[in-house]
Formats: sequence, structure tokens, C-alpha cells
Amino acid sequence: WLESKILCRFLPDDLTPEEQKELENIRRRKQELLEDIQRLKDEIAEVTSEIENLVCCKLLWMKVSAKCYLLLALIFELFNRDDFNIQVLHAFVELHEFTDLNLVQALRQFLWSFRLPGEAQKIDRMMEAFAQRYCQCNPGVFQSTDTCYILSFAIIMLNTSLHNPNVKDKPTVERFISMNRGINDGGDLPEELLRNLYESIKNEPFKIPEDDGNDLTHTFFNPDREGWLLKLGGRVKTWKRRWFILTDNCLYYFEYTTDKEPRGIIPLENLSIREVEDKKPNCFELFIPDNKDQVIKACKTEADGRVVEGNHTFYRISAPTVEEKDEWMNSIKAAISRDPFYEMLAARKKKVSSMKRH
Ligand code: 4IP
Repeated sequence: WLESKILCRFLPDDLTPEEQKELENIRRRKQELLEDIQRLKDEIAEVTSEIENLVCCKLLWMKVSAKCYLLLALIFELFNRDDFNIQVLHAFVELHEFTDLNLVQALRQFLWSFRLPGEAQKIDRMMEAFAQRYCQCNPGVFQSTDTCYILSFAIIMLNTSLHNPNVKDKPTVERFISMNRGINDGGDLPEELLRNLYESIKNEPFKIPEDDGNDLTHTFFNPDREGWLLKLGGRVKTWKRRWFILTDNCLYYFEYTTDKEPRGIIPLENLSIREVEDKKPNCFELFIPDNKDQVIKACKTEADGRVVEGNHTFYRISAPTVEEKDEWMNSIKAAISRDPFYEMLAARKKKVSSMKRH
């Protein structure tokens, strides 16, 4: 601005030496400013291109992620196919080396290497695969993989009986031996083998990862049925809307679907179920047969967080629709009458004892 003002007023020749010097200073300053402006422009261009690059990368990343996601979804869909699962299971089990280990040692290794699923059918498959692998690594110990399977379960049960403080009646080695009569394709297993297994479990319990009871999420992962129902209070007869989950022969109820821990747990063992009339529609109740006043074994969490015993002599429940009432009643009936482990073992025992007859 000063420069143009001077130029407008005077030609350079008209300027005094001082003014000429001033003009030179102004021109130098102008040059410096222009250079600064250029430098700033270059920097802005550089930063802009960096931003564009970042955005491009981000977009590219998002595209790659989306593709990966689709690919994963596709792979998981493949994984869901039954035969593929079985192949994975066998590949996993074959990573175990059981040669020259006794059955207890092999079980210790195997049961620690993963989290045993809650669903009986899956446990059945895992144990079947285990038994096959054990027999493959130790030919001649058992007549068949079924024998190994049954004995493995007997060992797991023995472990619970011997080390769970709630089990008062501790089995002796003689009882363990007699419980396992006839399981070797109709014949008996050597007594010495059974004594060794018994001693091994007695001296050192094994802890199955799933057994710690802390990870309830796992229990609720694959329920028989779940949904909203209304429940009548025990002493105070108020109806509460609760999220119910039926799994592992128990009925759990939650305040919210996202709760990690249940508000109440009702083990279904020894209970019966019947349809009842109430002001609420589609009601059914859980009760102890031939008993009017006995309180049902159950637990619930109080408002202050304490876990206490329940107060119900019956649990009255109302479903939103007739269909849901029927579905819940059928699922609960099936859960009450079913002991999946007993069924699994009974089927195997039947198989091995029939071998003796043929
Ligand atoms: C409560 O009523 C709720 O209905 C409780 O259900 C029930 O406990 C209580 O039974 C009952 O008094 P208020 O909320 O009106 O006090 P929830 O725990 O689902 O909230 P249950 O045992 O059914 O869970 P009693 O037996 O504690 O009175």
C-alpha cells in the first residue's frame, strides 16, 4: 500500500535518496511477503493432499473391511455346516497326544484345552471325538471307543462326587468298580486300571473350565427357549414382566434382556407344570406335585443385591399369546423330563451291553 502510494505520487527519479532507499526497503519486504505467501500456499497444498490421502485410505480401508466382513460371513456360513464342524473338531482333537497317558491324565489335558459347551449334544460329540483319539493313541486298552466314552463320563462324575462339598455320600473305590461293571463291550475292565483312575482323581481333582460357574453368558448362549413373560410375586402378589430363559433344566428370569445376571433361578427338577385360570390371560404354573405348602427350591436377587431363597409355593406365569403359552409349556415339560447326560450314557450302555448278547 505504501509502495503504490509513493509510486502514484512520484516517479522514481523524483525521489530523494532517502525515499529511494525507503522504496527499496518496501520492495524487499514485498518480495519477502510474496515468498512467505508462496510458502504458506505450498504448505496448504501439502496438507490438503495429506488429508485427501487419509480420506482415500479410510475409504479404501472401509471397502476392504466391508469385503473382509462379507468374506467372514461367508466363511462362518460354511463353518455352520455340520460336516465341516466335525472335521474341525477332529482336527482339533488330533492335536492332542495321549499316547501312554492313563485316561485321567488324558482327560485333564483335554478338558483344559477348551471350554466345554453347555449343550448336551455338543458335549456328546466332543467326548466321542476324545474317546476315538484316546483309543487311537492307546490301542488295546479298551475294547471299543464306547467303553472309553462311558468311563470318561464316569470319571467326570466321580470327580464331582469326590470333590464337590455338596455331595455328602462319597463313593468308595469298590462302588466305582461295581458301577463300571460290564462296560467293556459287555465284559469288565481290569480292576487295577479302575483303582488307579480312582486314586488319581481322589488325590488330585480336575477342574473343568466350564465348571467355575462364573461365566453365565455361556449358559445363556444357546437356550431352549427365551422371551418376555409375566410372573406373579411369591408373598406379595404383583405381576412383573420378566425376560425368561429356559436352559440346562432351569428357568432363569431377568429384568432386562441385556442383564448379565438373572434376577431369579428356578431349577425345574421335581417340578410339574399345569395350565391355570387367572385374571391374566394364558397362565400356567410350576408346582411341586402332591404338595401344597412346600416352598419350591429357587433363588433370587434382592434389591440390595443379596441372593436369597425364593418364597414361592408355585410360580404362576402369564404368556402374551395362547401359542406362546403352549410353546413354553411344551419346552418346560420337555426340560423337566429330560436328563440329557443320563440319556446319552444310557444309550451307550445299552449299546455295549447288547454287544455281550450278540
Ligand atoms: C415383588 O413385588 C416382585 O413381584 C418380585 O418379583 C417377587 O420376587 C417378590 O416376591 C414380590 O414381593 P414388588 O416388586 O411389588 O415388591 P421380581 O423379583 O421378579 O421383581 P420373586 O421371588 O417372584 O422373584 P416375594 O416372595 O419376595 O414377596
